Amino acid sequence: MTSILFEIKNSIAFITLNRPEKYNAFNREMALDLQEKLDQCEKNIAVRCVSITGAGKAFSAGQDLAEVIDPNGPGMEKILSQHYNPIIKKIRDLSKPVLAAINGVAAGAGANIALSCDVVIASENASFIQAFSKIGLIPDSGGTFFLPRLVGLQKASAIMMLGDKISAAEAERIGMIYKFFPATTFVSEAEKMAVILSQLPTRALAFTKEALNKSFQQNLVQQLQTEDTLQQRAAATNDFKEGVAAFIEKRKAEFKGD
Ligand code: LHQ
Repeated sequence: MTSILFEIKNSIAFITLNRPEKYNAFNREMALDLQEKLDQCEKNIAVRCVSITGAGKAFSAGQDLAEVIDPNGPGMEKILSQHYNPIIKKIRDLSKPVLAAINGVAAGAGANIALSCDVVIASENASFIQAFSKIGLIPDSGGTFFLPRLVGLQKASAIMMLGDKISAAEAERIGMIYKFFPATTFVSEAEKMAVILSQLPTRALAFTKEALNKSFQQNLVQQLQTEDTLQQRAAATNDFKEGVAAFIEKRKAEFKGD
């Protein structure tokens, strides 16, 4: 059984973490395969949105803990540098929107991979657990970067230190995720959201993401300069021409992602 399912349909790349009996916990094979699929999404110009979800009950329980103690496993020194750090970098650098469709529990690195995505939606059955403190580790996979920026330092500190299970409703309330949906409609809502994202002006979304990535490191003057540079590039796209023409002609814009 392949640990990542991958399908491209109508400009959307659907990635499914697929070790359901292990709650989609990451082993080396799955981590490397996810990286390879993210690379394919970047290279393939037909892909205009990437959607990541989990097979079965969970989104992902993070690192496969059996692999950590396996003498033939990758070893602690490789797990971040070769597995999770490249995944987070690839998601942040991907020039297309990445939707995380959180179908169930997201724990440890599974939670923080979710939080690195551009739009995070969840089923009401989903939950988020910074499980690291329970096993004597620190939050990784970008968690210490994204969570305080999403929910503020106080909430992030408590959530990470206590390792509480945060429900989807609470995650939405505190700004950890965008929205949650009833379990019965979640799959169709997630697909609708992916379709919407895939039909937006893809290059403008990529420039938006680039500006947001930089906003974490720059001061206001630098950020205004970044916006200026990227806006010139957005204004040079066909989708900008189409957007303005559609507005003037009082019709719905048909963006092509170029
Ligand atoms: C699992 C796992 C799992 C293996 C559920 N591994 N099998 C970075 C640096 C280096 C090393 C370590 O890791 C990291 C990054 C990290 O991600 S650290 C955090 C690792 N993750 C965790 O500590 C979470 C561990 N899992 C849990 O706490 C629970 O399973 C949760 C709360 C996710 C779900 O609880 P339940 O709904 O009660 O399900 P369960 O515990 O019964 O799990 C279902 C099955 O999945 C079970 O298998 P079994 O054969 O007994 O039915 C679990 O063993 C398996 N599973 N998580 N991480």
